[in-house]
Amino acid sequence: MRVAHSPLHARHDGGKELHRGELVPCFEMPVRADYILKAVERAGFKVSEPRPFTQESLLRVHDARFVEFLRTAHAEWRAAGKEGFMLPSGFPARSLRRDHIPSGINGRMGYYSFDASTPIVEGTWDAALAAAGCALTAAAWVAEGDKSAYALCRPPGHHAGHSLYGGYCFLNNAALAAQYLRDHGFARVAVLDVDYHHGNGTQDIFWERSDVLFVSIHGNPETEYPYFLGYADERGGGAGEGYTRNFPLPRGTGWKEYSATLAAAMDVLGGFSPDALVVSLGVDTYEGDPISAFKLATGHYPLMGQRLAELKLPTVFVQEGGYAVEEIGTNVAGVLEGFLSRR
Ligand code: Q9C
Ligand code: ZN
Repeated sequence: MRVAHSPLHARHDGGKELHRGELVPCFEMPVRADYILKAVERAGFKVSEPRPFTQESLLRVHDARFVEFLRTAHAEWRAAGKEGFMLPSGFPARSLRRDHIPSGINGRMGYYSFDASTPIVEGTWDAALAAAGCALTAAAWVAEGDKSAYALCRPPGHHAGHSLYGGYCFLNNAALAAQYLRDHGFARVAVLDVDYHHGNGTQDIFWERSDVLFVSIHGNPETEYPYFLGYADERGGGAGEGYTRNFPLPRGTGWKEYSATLAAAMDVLGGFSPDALVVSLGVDTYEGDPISAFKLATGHYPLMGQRLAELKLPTVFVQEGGYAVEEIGTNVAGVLEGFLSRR
């Protein structure tokens, strides 16, 4: 299995997030990718830099003005005499206007985001673009005949919607990979999101589509981030009705209940008869994760990989969350090696 990775990820660094009433250093930090890189190299995977892609590939799943905002936001911030990380402090919640995009940088930042845990720094755009390139490259390898590939993306992507950023995510790497596969010969693509948090952005992007199935297993939004999406009754809209499926699970969920839910999710995937699979691979389901509450142990990740291999599909793994940094590499490599052991 080839691995797409870019050192440019490290340019997204130095921000703080609002966490339980305090500004703290970001949980989503560069060393995460360093640990994963070490683990996949130790496991013998071949690591390559992403290919160049045009901005057009981004616009297959994202809004043009949103992409332009992300590209220029920090330069505008600096032009306004500010420096350091940018966080929004006002959002278009209920009864406020969403049909008008404010021209000022602070208003536009709030318009395009949904939380105060996702700072933009000077290097954020370079890093987000490189992560998107990794996802597109891994998808291209699979479209060109590889049975599987892994995009070591940072920053992650599954909370980023068509014109929305948040949850440490800017561009939706997994959605870009899925759309790339759709555009290169795969008629039906399934996205399975196993990150601890609901993939609200991916759900948003494919909500009305019947050619991309979105299935997510995650902490119940009644108590878990992102709180406002990811309930079991969300099943897609319009032509996409029935092509979104959500499996929320309670805090404290261990492997026994998790694996039963994974079996149910895989039944849904199998019933769709997909031509390819994208896995949004977050390992924040780990028992040691500092911001999550499932109880998966390191030994469970190879089992997860083995189970995913049973689908026998061309598969693109895309890195999402995981904040127990010292164990993140072992847990990710565990999934990938478990997957390879069964195919
Ligand atoms: N104070 C991903 O795993 N903060 N994003 C949660 C805790 C945001 C997680 C609230 C968590 C985002 C890709
Ligand atoms: Zn997560």
